[in-house]
Amino acid sequence: MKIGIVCYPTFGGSGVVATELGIALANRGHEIHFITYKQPVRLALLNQHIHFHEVHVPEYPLFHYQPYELALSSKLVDTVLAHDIELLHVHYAIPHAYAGYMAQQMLREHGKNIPMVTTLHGTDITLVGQHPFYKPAVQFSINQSNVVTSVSADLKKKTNELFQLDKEISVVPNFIDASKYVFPPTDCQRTLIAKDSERVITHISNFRPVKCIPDVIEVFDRIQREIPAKLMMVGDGPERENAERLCEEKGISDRVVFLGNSNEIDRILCFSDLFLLPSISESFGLAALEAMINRTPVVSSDTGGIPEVNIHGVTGYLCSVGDVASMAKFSIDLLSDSELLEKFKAQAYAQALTFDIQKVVPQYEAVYACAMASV
Ligand code: GMT
Repeated sequence: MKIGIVCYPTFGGSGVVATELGIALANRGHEIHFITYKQPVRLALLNQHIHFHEVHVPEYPLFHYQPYELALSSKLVDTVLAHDIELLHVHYAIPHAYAGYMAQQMLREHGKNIPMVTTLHGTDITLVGQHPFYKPAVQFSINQSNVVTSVSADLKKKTNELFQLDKEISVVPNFIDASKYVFPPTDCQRTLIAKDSERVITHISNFRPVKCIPDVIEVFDRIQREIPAKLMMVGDGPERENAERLCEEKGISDRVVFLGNSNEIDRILCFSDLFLLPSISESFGLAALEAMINRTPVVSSDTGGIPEVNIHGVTGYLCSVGDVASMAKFSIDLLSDSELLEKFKAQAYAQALTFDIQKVVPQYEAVYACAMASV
């Protein structure tokens, strides 16, 4: 099939999922066209099966806000017509489903009826999409999609509670390409970061308030008072400066490494002993899955779709949002018992395998078949 994928090209989970899906679909013989404002960060190589079309938004001084949706929908029309694209798959409803719907309408004028699949990722529903300034447009464009998918059962439930939808949502979970992970990993340089006697704890996110960065620091502080440990903070965002200041105030800056955004998270996760994810809200928690495929257990909050990924007492531990005392206690108990830690590492890996890309991509192909049949 010829598929147009619309996503955010940044380090956010929805862009990562869209990019990895596009690459996997191309490997299965589909022709993939990414249509977005920048080449997606996880998209290293283009080839005859993977194309990238950049959306330009010309600056015009009259506009206080440059109209990206307009430029995107025009680019979708041009790209669909030029490459004979058969289906649009938009990731993150805002504003992609809206732009996709407009493109569908314009394409009708050209005699082309193209289906649109919308994948909901989380904050497009639970946070941004709830704002009264956006909600009517988000609800409308989700309802206009031919097929709607969500990345967890919890997100499906929340979407149905928060919006009036006349569509059944299909749950297609996020995934991981297990074939990329050989054990033991070949390029895993733990010695550069930590001593043998130290445990390595990692957090990866876009450092937005929803990720509860101060809780990550607090839990780590409590751990390092009991066990020699280092904290790897991967990613960047509005909470980073605060986090660095907090580490200074607590006198733990020498044990915390801020690495910024990275395309090489596996090279950090491969030597991590524990992953912390204390988010207020998380539709799935892709970062937790990426940790688990690297045999890293997860101590997380029990919010949203996380319990569908991280199993309490098996792959890590789940605690209430903000319960840093329990998060620290579970972490210390696990990190101080080498035998138990090894068991959890193996169990985390086994659970991650259930989200292997080979199982999930056919589910998207089935969704595409459904969407094609609906036009
Ligand atoms: O978590 C983020 O801040 C990024 C965000 C995004 O839209 O890129 O992630 C959302 O989508 C990911 C991929 O489906 C999920 O794994 C994350 O849980 C979800 N984030 C939230 O719900 C806060």
